[in-house]
Amino acid sequence: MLKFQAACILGLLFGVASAYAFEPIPITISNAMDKIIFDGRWTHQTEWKASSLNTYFYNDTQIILRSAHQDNFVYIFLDPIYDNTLDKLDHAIVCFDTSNNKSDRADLGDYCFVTYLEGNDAFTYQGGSDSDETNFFVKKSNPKGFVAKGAISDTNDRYTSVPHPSYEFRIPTDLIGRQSVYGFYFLVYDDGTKKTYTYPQNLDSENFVSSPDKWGEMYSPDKSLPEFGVPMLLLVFSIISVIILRMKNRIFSQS
Ligand SMILES: [Ca+2]
Ligand SMILES: [Ca+2]
Repeated sequence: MLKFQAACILGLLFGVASAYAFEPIPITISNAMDKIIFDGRWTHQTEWKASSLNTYFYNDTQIILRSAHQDNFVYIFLDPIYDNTLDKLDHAIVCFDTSNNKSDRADLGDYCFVTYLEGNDAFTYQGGSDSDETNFFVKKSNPKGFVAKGAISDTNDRYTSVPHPSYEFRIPTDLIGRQSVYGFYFLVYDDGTKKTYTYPQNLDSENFVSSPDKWGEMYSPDKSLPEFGVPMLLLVFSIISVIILRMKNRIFSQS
């Protein structure tokens, strides 16, 4: 009996540990993100100051993630501060599982956004494809308002003045919705070392990106992201109430 109880407790502890294999990322509301200059780098020292800060430590590098939302966009900055090789193929990917259903095969609710160092191109991918070469993602046209850019950050970077790649993203909520919790993943690739660095950390490299069932989470701690639409709902209810009242008045005046 004691052995059974011990096994249950161990199972429970293991279950709790595996349920929190990643640290969820709180995303803050900000009133300064519309001032971001989308040149792919720390343009000035206070540029990304009004955003959440998460720091990820790896064996040989460190990546700073800044995130925030404002109006109709989610803003992400990725800063691999110890990548000292400025390679054309250095790149960053951020992904959202918009229904947070953690599918083992990417579905239509999964989106990834890609940009390269010093490249002027940015790309949008959506799940639901049959191709396992890109882990069931397929390239789509970029949504309206989407911006992503990589460039070299240096003297204005808050964490190091040594030149290194950095990446700025602006992702429209019209595409990824307004959720209190998203499945979330990022990948930063350093072509100098041929290594990838991910959140959640140390995921095995798969084709393109890891499957959504291995992703972490990004959440809105004060629910300010999903509740943005409430005033619009109130407006709709107000209009419906006025229409009903007018109809009632008309019926009474006719009777
Ligand atoms: Ca910038
Ligand atoms: Ca590099």
